[in-house]
Amino acid sequence: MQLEKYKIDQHNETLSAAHKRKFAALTADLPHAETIVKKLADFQVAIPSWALGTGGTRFARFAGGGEPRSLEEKIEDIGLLHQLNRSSGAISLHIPWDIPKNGAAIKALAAQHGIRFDAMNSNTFQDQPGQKLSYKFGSMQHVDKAVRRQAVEHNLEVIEHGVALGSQSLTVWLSDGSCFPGQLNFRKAFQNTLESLQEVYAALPATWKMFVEYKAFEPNFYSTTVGDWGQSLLYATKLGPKAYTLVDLGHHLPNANIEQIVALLLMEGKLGGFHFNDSKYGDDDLTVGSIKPYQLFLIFNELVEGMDARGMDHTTDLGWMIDASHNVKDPLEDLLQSVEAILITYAQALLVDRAALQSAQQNNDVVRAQEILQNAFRTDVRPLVAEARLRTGGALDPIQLFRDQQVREQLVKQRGLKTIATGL
Ligand code: LRH
Ligand code: MN
Ligand code: MN
Repeated sequence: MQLEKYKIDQHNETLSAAHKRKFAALTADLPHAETIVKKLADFQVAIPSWALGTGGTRFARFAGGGEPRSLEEKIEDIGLLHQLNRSSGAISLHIPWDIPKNGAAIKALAAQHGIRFDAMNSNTFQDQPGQKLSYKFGSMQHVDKAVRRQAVEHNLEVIEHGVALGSQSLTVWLSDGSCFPGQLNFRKAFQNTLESLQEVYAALPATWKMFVEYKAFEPNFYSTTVGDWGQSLLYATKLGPKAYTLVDLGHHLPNANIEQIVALLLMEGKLGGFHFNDSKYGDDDLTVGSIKPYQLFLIFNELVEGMDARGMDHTTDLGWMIDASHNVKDPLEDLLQSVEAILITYAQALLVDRAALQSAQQNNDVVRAQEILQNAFRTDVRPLVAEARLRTGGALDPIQLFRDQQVREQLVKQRGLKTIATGL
């Protein structure tokens, strides 16, 4: 469903006076507020197709109502998000969860909603019905060449789907690894995986990038063959200039210094993509910014600093995506919260006084350096984010409007109470 424009305008009118007051108060002391608002307005975060239905845990899934039943309905849901916040203009598909039967028609539908296709995700971590060989003992690392071949072929198909949709990148996340010591020869597993990735890399269209996503553990609990950024970087370096590392915030061992990882990958020109989520224990896939907002800020601080140092375009030179999905919230409200958290944190990182920070670092003024960072982090930048939405035609308070318009109730009426979203 789509909202009529006048409903967004009416909503904005009711909140306009309060917003103007807050925006004026904040920007009175911010000389470069206009530049920040412009950057916020340009920033787009891809929505993963699998986050539009209620996720589950491995124990249970409690389906919500009105969830999308097809790829078309997923695109409609993202269209609605994008209407509300004007920052969700991209979708990331997972194959085979979202096989587009007619690529051209799907591409046209997405274009109607102002949505482009971000990275395509392959899936060799599950066996699909009718699949010839099993991935029980891995896919690209497998001891049997025929299984490796099957995994490569799948990735080639994913690229074909992506080409039809106008995507420009492939994300490969492998669950390959081992559950018990002795199960794998680490070197052989690495070599097999590298060879398989090389075959996929050779088939990448000229303008495409390949993102190698790492994850410390789960579903394998002893070793993972692309387990950390060192391994991912090794693959990406061996593969060539079109291969990059993808950082998913939930894929590290506890207390990893993700901001430092990001800084070094950027320095090497090897950071390609980003999966946003938050976590307390493992790969929890919770709403962005819900658990460790300061960590997210420190990561964004490095992203802005590192991208600016290399003259990179914040909006186009990295693949920004949410990768969160869970059990207890309305998925659309949850995604609105995640996008908002990303934009707030991006705005805070843009506030950091870089020249002052550099000089504090040069002078070993540790206290001053901390003050500079925390001064930015403790600024309530929400009026800047709201202003960017207002200027691009979105809603001042997307979640409020979503509730006032009873969007979920209408989706339940259209799609039914007990829908099974495709995907996770
Ligand atoms: C693995 C992962 C990867 C998958 C997605 C469903 O944990 O982060 O990105 O594609 O979850
Ligand atoms: Mn991920
Ligand atoms: Mn994950």
